[in-house]
Amino acid sequence: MKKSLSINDRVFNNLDHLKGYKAAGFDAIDYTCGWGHLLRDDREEKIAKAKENLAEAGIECYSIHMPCYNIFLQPDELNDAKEEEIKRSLEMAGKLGVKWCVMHPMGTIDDVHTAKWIIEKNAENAKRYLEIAEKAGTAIALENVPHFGDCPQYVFITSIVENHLEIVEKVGSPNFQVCWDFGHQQLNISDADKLQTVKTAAKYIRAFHFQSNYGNMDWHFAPCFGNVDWKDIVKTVYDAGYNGSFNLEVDIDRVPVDCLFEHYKLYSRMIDEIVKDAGVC
Ligand SMILES: [Mn+2]
Repeated sequence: MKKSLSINDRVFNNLDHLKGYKAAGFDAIDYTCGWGHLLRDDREEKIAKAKENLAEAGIECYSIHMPCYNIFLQPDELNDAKEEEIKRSLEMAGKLGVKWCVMHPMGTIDDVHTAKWIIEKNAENAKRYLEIAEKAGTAIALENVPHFGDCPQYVFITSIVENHLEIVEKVGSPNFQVCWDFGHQQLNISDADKLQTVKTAAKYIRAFHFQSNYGNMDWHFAPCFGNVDWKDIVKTVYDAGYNGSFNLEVDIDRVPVDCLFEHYKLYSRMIDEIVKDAGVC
C-alpha cells in the first residue's frame, strides 16, 4: 500500500526534502498545485525538474489537487484564466505520471439553480476537462464537499451523495470517478448515515483525502487529532477494492520546514495504525 501526503510548492521541488519524506515512510505524494504558477512562463522547467526530483527520490506523484473555482460559484460562472490553469494542471499531471487529478464541483442548490441543472452543467464541464485529461494520459476524481453546519443555506451539489454519483454516471467514463474526503464527510449535515454513504460511494472511489476535525470546522487535522471514527468507513473503501494511495490531506503549512520530518514520521505511523485498526492491510 502506498502512503502519501498532500504537499504544496513549499517543499514540492526540494530534492533533499523529498528524500527525507521518503525516509519517514512515504512513497507517494499528492501535489496541491500552486494555483498561479501554472500560468507562469517557467512552468515547463519546473515540471521537468519535479519529474527528475521525484524519480531520484523514488516517489510517485499519485494524485494532484487541481486548481478549482471557488465552490460558491455556479457551474456557468467560468473564466478563461481558470480554464487555462485547469488545462495546464491536467497536462502537467500527464507529464508527472499522475493517476488521479482531484477537482471540486461547482454549484449550490437554491430556488433558481436546481440540482438537476447543476448536475447537468458539472457533467458538461467535466467532459470538457476529461477530454484534456485523457489526451494527457491521466484521469479525474470529483471530490465531496460538505453541507457545512455554520452556513446551512449553501447546499453544495456533492454534499448529497446521489447527486455526486449522478454527475459521475452522466460523464460515464472509468477515467472520471470519485475522490472521497473523510473529514468533509464528518462535517456534512446532510449526511445522516455516514457508513451507508461510504458504502454507496465506495465502488467509485479512486483517491481519498484522509483528514480530521471535531465536527465543527474543516480543520484538516492529522488523524491523531479530531474525532473522525475511521474504522468502518476506511474498511468499507478497501473492501470495495480500493488499491490507490492512502493519502492524508493535512494542513502542515504552519509547521516550520525543518520540523516537518518529525510530522511525517508521526503521520506515516498514524496511517499504519488506521489500516491496522480497520483490518485492511
Ligand atoms: Mn479534500
